[in-house]
Amino acid sequence: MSLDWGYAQNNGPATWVEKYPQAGGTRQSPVDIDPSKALPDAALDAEPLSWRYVDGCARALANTGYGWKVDVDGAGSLLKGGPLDAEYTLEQFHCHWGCNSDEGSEHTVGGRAYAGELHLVHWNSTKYSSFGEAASQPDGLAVLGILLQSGEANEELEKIVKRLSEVQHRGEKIKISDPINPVKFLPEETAYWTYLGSLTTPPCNESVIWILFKQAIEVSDEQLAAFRQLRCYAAGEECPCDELRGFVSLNYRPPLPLGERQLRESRV
Ligand code: GRE
Ligand code: ZN
Repeated sequence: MSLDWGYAQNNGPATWVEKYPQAGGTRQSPVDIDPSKALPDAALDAEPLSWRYVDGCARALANTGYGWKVDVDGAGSLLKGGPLDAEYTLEQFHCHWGCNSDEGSEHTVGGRAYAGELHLVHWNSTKYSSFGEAASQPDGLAVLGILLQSGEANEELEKIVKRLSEVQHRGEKIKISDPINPVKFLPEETAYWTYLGSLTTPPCNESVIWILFKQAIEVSDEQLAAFRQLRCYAAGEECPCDELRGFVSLNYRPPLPLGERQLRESRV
């Protein structure tokens, strides 16, 4: 069975709007960040962005057919302050990458792509009662975006990489026992850009407050290569054999217009 949407020519980002009308909206993500257009906003630093994550919150690693995703137990996790008017709870994290390390990030900075992008997805637990409920609300989700550049292997990410061969096919899922702490994914410098956007995958709900760290973190070429080995089809299914040859060799959506939206930046 061929996927309903994907990243190949015949089902890629340019076609999503046919089945997912929100993908054609004016609050879509990702965008190209033009650093010279960012508005410094003292309000962002009045109550600084803050987070708390729990060691060992990672519960399961899954192959979604579009990449890997780690489901977490959000109890005790918290993201607040900065652009957020509520408390947000961690739900999952996942990654986007490209077929080589010159591309792969969803957000670009001054037109430049990074090798990948990690998304820590949180939901507004002050106002809503579940991720599912929050996911369609304009203030429902807050995503921390972390740009990945090719360099040294990332130790925390390696705990995921070393288990990817156990979820080679779409729909496979394993329990995670290594204590992963998402705080270890964050860059040293925590200045960020923020704007209002969407999920970058169908149905592309316009429900995300994006917070993109300015500083990238390093991952190795071997780690990126391991991501590209995931298959987009289930075990026992025939390879769809489109131009991606059944591998999730890339899974990023290219940037869309910022339009009338404000891009703000924190100082610290
Ligand atoms: C995604 O699927 O890539 C995604 C989510 C939720 C928030 C942001 C995002 O599932 O990019
Ligand atoms: Zn994402």
